[in-house]
Amino acid sequence: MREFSIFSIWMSISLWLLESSLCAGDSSVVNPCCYYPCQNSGVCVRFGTERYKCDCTRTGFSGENCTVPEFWTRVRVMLKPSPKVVHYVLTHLHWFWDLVNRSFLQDTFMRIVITVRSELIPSPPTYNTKYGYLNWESYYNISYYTRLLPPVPEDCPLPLGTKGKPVLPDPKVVAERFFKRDTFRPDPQGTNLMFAFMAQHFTHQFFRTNHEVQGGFTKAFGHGVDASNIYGDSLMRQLELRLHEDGKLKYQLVDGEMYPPTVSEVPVHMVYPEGFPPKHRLVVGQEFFGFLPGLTMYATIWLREHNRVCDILKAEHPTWDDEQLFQTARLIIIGEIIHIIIEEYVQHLSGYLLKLKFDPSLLFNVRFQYSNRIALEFCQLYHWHPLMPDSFLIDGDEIPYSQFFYNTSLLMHYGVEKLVDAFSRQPAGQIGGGRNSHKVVLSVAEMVIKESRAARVQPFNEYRKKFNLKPYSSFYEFTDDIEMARGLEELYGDIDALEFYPGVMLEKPTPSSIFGESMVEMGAPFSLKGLLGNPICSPEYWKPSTFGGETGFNIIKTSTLKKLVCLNTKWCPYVDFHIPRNEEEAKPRKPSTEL
Ligand code: ISF
Repeated sequence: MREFSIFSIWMSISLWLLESSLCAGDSSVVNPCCYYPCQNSGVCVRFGTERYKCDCTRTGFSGENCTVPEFWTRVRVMLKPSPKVVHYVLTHLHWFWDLVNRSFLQDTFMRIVITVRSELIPSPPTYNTKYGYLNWESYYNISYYTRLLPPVPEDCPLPLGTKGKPVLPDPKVVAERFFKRDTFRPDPQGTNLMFAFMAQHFTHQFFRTNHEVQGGFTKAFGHGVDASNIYGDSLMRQLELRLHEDGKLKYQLVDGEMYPPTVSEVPVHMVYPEGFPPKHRLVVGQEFFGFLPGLTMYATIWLREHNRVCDILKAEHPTWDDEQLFQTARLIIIGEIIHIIIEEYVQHLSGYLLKLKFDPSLLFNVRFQYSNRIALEFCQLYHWHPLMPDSFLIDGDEIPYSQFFYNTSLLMHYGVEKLVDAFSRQPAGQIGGGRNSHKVVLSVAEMVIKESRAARVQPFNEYRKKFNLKPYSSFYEFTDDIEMARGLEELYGDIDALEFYPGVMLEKPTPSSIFGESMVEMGAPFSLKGLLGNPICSPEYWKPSTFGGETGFNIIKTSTLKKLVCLNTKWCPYVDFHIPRNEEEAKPRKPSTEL
């Protein structure tokens, strides 16, 4: 079929215009792939100096730039509702979802959500920061984060290809003008700090950027939910953290309660300020978790849960050695994490009325690859620092950041119960829409932008297309904040040159939502693929024997955030990823053991 589209004409004209303006009198030619000519996930390959070819294999499109839909693609595109419509339906129509959630249709919808999202993630993985073409090294070398889109070619005339200004705005200016908080804006979905710290605790098992070297490297070789934040990311660290008795992890008792041990008992690397007293240096799986009491709190809860599971396993398997008890407990913990993340954390985040379900067997009759590779784009997307409040309110005390950082004694002073209660009641900030990052975290936004430039991450609009979203045509369509639109236009010059991270963070949030359309559409595929691509979800693993029998299997299948906390504490605080919804929930709790 002969292609004759407006897009192709536009491509030819702009190629010609840019070459004549940039290279007048110069023999060098622009790499044609810098124009991102290939649409619909077609692959751009340069031939000679000024020619290119789009490989449209299996994209459902053909033509020079993969813009001509095949018959069935045309039908699919016509019938497919837009992400906005799908999101609207999933967050409205209570009566419909009440029916769905009580029938076999719940499974059907859940299967569709997982498969539709996962299909957007290439598996096996493709590019990385060094390689913009397929090769063995980028497949094999797992010390790289993978990349969904190849890096901007090195030889492009402008930093983001061929659009925008020759010099990108100062990251500090971008952070100060568009990210900095004036007044705290609570998340309209009711997210609390219990969620915020879970986000940080959970993601730091697979986001461990190696900052000692440039080039998009990670220190987390598990590439997914491996609980390395609990058990350490090397065998050496794990062996130090283990008690080597009954499968348990080392701990200390304070007033009869279990807490992580200190460096004197477990001599492994933890990040603490210089001169920090050894008795306050708690040791947990992730070396960074002494930084915030919210992270040490989760580490303590998971430590108690691991040891509790070991007791249960030992009672049923008195002949098992330490090793088998430990390894089996770890698989159960991984299962609990995935269960709680899907059914409570993602449920809350999505705002969907469809009740999300963690049931790996939903996928046993469809095509699905049980493997995962963490992508640099996913890591960039997940920098959610606007969640952080102005200060922390615990048991009637207001604690500023200066007294919060590295304050491990806060955990023992209040105890897990009061911290959980406080964090579950305190609102977190809205992530999207800009101007909501506290000054203590502002430098993080700056760092992410710098990192994305070093990694040559493609423009925001190219990612919109990759995730089947319409690219924005102007800054005024991108955000309703006129002042921000003007500012961004002045700094970036062209909406097609807007960077990826400012794009997902500053986009107008969906009404009454925590962030905009792009964050969900781009983040959900990585997230779901990572959760369900775990080996324990595969048909070979997902059976009682893997987890020591029905008891262990049931611990996974019935785990909840509330049980995680309340089976490991003296009394049951208010615990949720949502601030209290009504007077009843808002009431202070009396010590109780009821669940
Ligand atoms: S993580 C994330 C969204 C963005 C980031 I970064 C999720 O974990 C998420 C996963 C799934 C869904 C929403 C959020 C829902 C079910 C969906 O697929 O839309």
